[in-house]
Amino acid sequence: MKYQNPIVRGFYPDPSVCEANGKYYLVCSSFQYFPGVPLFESDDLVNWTQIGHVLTRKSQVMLDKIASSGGVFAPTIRFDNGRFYMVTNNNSTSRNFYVYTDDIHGEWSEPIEVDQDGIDPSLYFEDGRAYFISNGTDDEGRGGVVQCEIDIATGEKLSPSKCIWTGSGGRFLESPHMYKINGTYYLMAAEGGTEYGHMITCALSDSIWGRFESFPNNPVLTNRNKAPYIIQGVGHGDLIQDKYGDWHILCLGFRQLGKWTAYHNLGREVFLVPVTFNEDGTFYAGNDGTCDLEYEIKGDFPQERCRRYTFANSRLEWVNLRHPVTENYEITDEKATLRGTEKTLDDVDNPTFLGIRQREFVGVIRANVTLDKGEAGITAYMCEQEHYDIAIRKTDGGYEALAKLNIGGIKHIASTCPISGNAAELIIRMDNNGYTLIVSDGGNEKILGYGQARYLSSEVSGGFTGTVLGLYAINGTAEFTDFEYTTSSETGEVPYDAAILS
Ligand code: 6LW
Repeated sequence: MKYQNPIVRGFYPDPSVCEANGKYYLVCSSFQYFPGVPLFESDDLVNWTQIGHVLTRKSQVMLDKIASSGGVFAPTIRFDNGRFYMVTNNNSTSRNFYVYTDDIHGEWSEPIEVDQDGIDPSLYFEDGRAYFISNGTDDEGRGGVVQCEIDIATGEKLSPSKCIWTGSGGRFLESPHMYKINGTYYLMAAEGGTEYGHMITCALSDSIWGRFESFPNNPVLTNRNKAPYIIQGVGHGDLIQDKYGDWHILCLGFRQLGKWTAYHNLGREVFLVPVTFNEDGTFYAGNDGTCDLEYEIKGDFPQERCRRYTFANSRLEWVNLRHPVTENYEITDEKATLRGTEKTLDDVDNPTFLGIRQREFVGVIRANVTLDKGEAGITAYMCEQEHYDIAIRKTDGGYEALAKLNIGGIKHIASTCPISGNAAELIIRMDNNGYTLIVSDGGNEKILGYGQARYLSSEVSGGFTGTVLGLYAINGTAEFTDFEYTTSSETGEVPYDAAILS
């Protein structure tokens, strides 16, 4: 069948994948959001269903007042001897740790720390031994891909940390993963940084401790020279074999707002790229070492995509900013009741916020909001410094709707208008150009503000996240009903892919 990239859309960066019991499992990084590390299941590598998160308890991860794009960096998922492991780095505490579970649909363990430097930790298991690999500095001060053997029960180091590869010459050597294929060790990594120069490179060795020889055809995957093209920043991936014996890389990449508009607001997304082995044991990805929009994969099944998110069908996908005050949230299939505190969306803290990733450039998010006091609304949120909000708030004489733009920390109220009661429908329409902030009072829609999409992009905000669509409340209690978030095809607008490719 033919499938279209990205296979997981919206802010789901740093994918790692493993196979277990005939199914595939995928994890992504989550930074300041909680629960942390979204977890997906798939039968075919193309369609992924989120089955929960890995870090669901406060005790598993410290997120208090951490900066945006701090917290949980790239994870790796592995399956060994009946047990799943997820290893990651909390960049805000500079600690590497792993958790495990024997039931992929259940709870994961408390964290076990490993005393090795670096980020992007990975695990490799062989013959009852466990190896811990990261990109950092070894015991002798050498920087690169660093490896030690650990006791998987305790996280204790059983060997010194040794630098085993320094990469192929690109900056920011990251995302190391080890595989053994036909008796040879393959060390795959990312280089170039997670922006437009990103790439995947690989090295081979007969021994797990090296010496690792770089592929002569590195990088095996990059879009750094592919332009004009909407898919950019391709890198940081994991290798996986499907049930037909074919190999693939699941990697991150991003979609620019347009062919000539080098901004991306959806964060880094998940792409699936076929891998072809050469006779000498090396490989390349895609048709020519680049990542395309469309590929063939064996199997006869449709590529499914959710186009309409409601409270009822997307419960597992909602996230909070840092650790939520749980008693401030009541969520059913029909409505969400949010109790706001004095914390706002501009604070590096845990305001009352319930978010779902923006999946496509084109879409509409809407909800009826009823408020007692304070302020409540819907936001297109990149970080504290960049977000667009449509809200209602209590005034001295009644209630009003307002559109707020925060760009680079410059806070602007675009306009306000009185509303007839203490409730209104709030709507954000979004496309490749921007976000239109709308209030509907008794069926009369009124545009209160507009913000360009490029100002909610990683190129403007910096960092590693993407736009999250959120419901929020400040200093009052709000009820959100009739919530829906629909993406392009449901809105009748020109589908993004068709618009860009024509
Ligand atoms: C991640 C690193 C990277 O840890 O960005 O894409 C960092 N590469 O590998 C944050 O996602």
